[in-house]
Amino acid sequence: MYKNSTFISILLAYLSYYNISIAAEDQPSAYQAIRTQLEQEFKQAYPEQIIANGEVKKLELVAAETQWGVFPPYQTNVWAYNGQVPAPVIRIQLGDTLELKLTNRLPQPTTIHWHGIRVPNAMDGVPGVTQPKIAVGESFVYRFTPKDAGTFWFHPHFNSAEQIERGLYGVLIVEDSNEPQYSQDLVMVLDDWLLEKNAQIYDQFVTRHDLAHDGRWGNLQTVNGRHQPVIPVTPGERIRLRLVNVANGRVFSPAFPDLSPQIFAVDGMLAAQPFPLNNFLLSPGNRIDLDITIPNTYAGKKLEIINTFSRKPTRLAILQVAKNAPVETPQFKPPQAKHFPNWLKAAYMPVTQHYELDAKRGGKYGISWTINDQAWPDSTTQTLEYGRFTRIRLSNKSARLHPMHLHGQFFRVIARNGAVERENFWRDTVLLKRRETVDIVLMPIDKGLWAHHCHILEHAEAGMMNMIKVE
Ligand SMILES: [Cu+2]
Repeated sequence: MYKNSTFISILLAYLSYYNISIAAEDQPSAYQAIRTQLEQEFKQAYPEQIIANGEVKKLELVAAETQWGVFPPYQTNVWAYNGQVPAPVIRIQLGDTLELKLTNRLPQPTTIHWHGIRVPNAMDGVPGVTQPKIAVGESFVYRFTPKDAGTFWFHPHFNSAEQIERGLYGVLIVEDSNEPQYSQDLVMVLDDWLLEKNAQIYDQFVTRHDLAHDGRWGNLQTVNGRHQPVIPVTPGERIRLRLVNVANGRVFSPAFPDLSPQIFAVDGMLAAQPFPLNNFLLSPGNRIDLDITIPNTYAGKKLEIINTFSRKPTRLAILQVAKNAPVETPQFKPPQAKHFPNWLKAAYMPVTQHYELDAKRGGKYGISWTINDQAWPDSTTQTLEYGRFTRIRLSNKSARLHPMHLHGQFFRVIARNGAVERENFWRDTVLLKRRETVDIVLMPIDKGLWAHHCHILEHAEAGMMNMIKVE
């Protein structure tokens, strides 16, 4: 009737469709064949190692209290790196080693986590897991050679619901040696602030309200630390725009009513193909790189960038197009990933790990957010086998949002609510909407003990975090 392999393929498809899992020892050898094929298809889509070029970029950051004009003319007391919100953008070349000395002049301990960057585990900034917290008045030197070019960011991983909210965040850009020649390379860091009438930060953090909802949502949205900034552009320009969401809880859905941007990178990594921005949800932690051309005919126009996530769209920023004669638009194909695995058969593979996301009563805050009914730090460390194709199912049992972030690895979404979804890009953070189930697949190639947590910082603070060990 059927050839043996055809039969097994149909059986596997059937089992996977009905979510029937088979104990590891009973797995047909066909799983092994498919797994081997998926692992081969990865083909170092991103590299396991990087050879440092010998160039060491030495930088210093001081985290301290300062004042910042979030909503001029008012001055707001904030916490900042080197007196700026966001921190000055750090740009290095792929192959460079970053040696960054962080000095803590805050009234409490801190650390830095390098979001999305595949660093040696000891540089990952998770206090009590990969390093001790940096005490008041102390310094710590972070030293690593990023393995990937792209748009990344950094922030404290200690008491982050307060420290990030007060203004501690910055962008780290790693440039490839053959970056496309855009007219401008712009960074826009999206945040929101909960300010009182006197323009000071509302200083109750991780409140009952934040915990019962999608974390702390502010009353003032900012771009690069300013409310509705005006950004000058020139007609004809082709712009690379790097958008980063650093908010504690707010999801942004950036839109450009007059323009047609293409996304060509997500969470730092180049996509297999560029695709239209449409209604991309930029959840806390996410980044996108956009390719935007300012039409020649727009001289003198004001172009809005809006956030359409909430029912009533809000203005984020204005692109003020100069009245000048147009510049020549650079012509090239937007960059794309050199290799991106097909992984067509990924959906046949059994689920390796299943994480259920929910809340329960109790714990330090009265409400705990849980992964498999456990709240950090009382959670079991999970293990992923190095170099082994892995499928993880995330099930949101709650009615709140959970942008789940995995340190040290990139993953790809293959299904939502049981329906196949083939995202053609890597992520380090994926948003789960209420009651949603998302299946992700990955190749764990960076060894260490990596945090996996909700990037709604109040949810993480109240327990929604566990550790995944790659060995
Ligand atoms: Cu959450």
